[in-house]
Amino acid sequence: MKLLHVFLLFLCFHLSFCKVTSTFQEDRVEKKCLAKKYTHLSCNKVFCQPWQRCIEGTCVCKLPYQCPKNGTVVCATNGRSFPTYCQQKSLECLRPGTKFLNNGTCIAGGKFSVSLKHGNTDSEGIVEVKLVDQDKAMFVCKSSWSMREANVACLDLGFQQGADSERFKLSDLSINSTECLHVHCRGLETSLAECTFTKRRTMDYQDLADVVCYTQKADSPTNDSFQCVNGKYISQTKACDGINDCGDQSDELCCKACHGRSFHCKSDVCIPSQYRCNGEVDCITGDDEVGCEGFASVAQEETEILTADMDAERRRIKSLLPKLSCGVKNRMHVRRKRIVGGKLAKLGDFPWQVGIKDAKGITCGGIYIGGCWVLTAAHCLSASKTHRYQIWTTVVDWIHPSIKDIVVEYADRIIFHENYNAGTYQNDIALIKMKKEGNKKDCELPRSIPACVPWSPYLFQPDDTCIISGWGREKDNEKVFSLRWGEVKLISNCSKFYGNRFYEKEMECAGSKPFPRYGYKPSPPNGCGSPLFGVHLNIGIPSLTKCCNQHDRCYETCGKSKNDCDEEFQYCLSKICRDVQKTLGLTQHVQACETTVELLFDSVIHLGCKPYLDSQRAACRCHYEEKTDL
Ligand SMILES: [Ca+2]
Ligand SMILES: [Ca+2]
Repeated sequence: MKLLHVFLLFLCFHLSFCKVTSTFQEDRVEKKCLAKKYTHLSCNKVFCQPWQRCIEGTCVCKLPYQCPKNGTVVCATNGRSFPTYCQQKSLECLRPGTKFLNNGTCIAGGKFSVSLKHGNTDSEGIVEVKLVDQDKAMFVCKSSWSMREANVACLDLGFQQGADSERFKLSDLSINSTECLHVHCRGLETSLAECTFTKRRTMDYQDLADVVCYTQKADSPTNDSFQCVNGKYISQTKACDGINDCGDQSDELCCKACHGRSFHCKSDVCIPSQYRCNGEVDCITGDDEVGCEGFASVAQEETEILTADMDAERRRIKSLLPKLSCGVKNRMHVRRKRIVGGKLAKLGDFPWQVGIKDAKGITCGGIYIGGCWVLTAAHCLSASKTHRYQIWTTVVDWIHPSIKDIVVEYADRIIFHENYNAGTYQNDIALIKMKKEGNKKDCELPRSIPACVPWSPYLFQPDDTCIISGWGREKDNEKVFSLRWGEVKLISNCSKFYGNRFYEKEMECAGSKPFPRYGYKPSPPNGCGSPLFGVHLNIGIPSLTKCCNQHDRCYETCGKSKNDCDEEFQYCLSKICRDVQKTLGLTQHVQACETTVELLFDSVIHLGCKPYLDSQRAACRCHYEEKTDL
């Protein structure tokens, strides 16, 4: 059985651990990832706003009716009231221009404005704000001002690329008043009106917030520049520090490591460290909210709140969105001692596992993903047989099925991946829609629980452990009738083993790494006369034999890749003919040498696969060999 489309390598295969990349990468950013031009709208990397939906990796605007019904009334800049913040934001997302004005109903003549004072140009100055329900405009305090707020203010003023992070400080202007506005934004608001304003009383003089908004004219890239997806240039040192300097978050989405006060999500995204354990999942991989016991929340200062906390409202809307319940078993089993490979599953261990049965028996496994849908491999199915397939759920042993547990469903429809290629196994996935019983609204599978469908490819990283289950075949190709499960690790760079049969975009590769067989003694190398290749070559060049022996030893080193061995071999061979030329200087000898060497290398490339695999099998031990029961 080939379970899902995932390219699972159940057999142990031969990884090269030895290869060390020679270039030391000092960069924090991942180049390949940057080429994908991820932004705050790339839902493979970050969550969409609650007024957006994730479609094929991009956040798109929801229609207002798709918002949760609960919420408080808000007023927009066009003087219209909306039943909820989500509805106003989804409409703004669809038709930018109308922005958020205030929480609550509209007030006659209500106006919010941001202006820059005392600057040399229109794009810079001290930030002054007039709140909707305040009579006079007020300056913003510097102590509350950060790149987050600066970006929002500039966007609000019409500077699409936000604030200039390099030229932040303008002047040291202080005012006599002990009052200024404190503001707090999340950084992705479209208007400063959405941020929370508070007034803090203080006896001291306060510095005022100033800003330089980003204009392309004012900036030219240097060697030290990082280019944001929106075209803005920031200093490289500002990439991967958890602060959204770009304004479109593109400086924080492709990070091998994070620095400053930031947290590194498994998805290679840097988020501000205050988002760790704040009760909201910020990493798409969820790791910012893992292990949060004992994490104390910071006590809030006593302040006078002037505007509603729309960020809290955003979080509330997020919590109202429908959540899929998946991937959690009804009962937990005690973890077994043996965790590697092919253990027998018990009923209820994999409540999403189904068996797809045709006339011959269960030919493939499938995964129940909720509703009436089962996910399986495209190569398992044939459209013409749709109505003959049975879907067996709650099945463990299909030769002796437990009649009281088993539920049999029937296929109604099959949808193949539109780009499925039966020749290369690219996009080898298909969906089966099960028939609904009578006039029921949905399929009812009493003892099945849907598995979680990954919402981002970044959920799974090399070396992550995955659990696989299925019926499959044994080592000796015998059919298995009882459900088995095992753990495998995801492996990067699988093209090494599969060459051009592995398609990085569509496939994941998993397996277990081999380790050297204890006490293994390689057979003595036999020079170039190896009958394995079917050719006997000996033209009396001793160094040729040396290359052949070296190559034999390389093949027998557990974990060495065939490619690496062959490359070393080629290098060794090419050296010989150069030496022949140097010492003898005879053209015909050199030609004979080159012909021999070419023939030898060609035979290694084309016929060396089996000898390589045989040698590796002898030298390595795989996890499955530990077991006696498979
Ligand atoms: Ca940054
Ligand atoms: Ca969080």
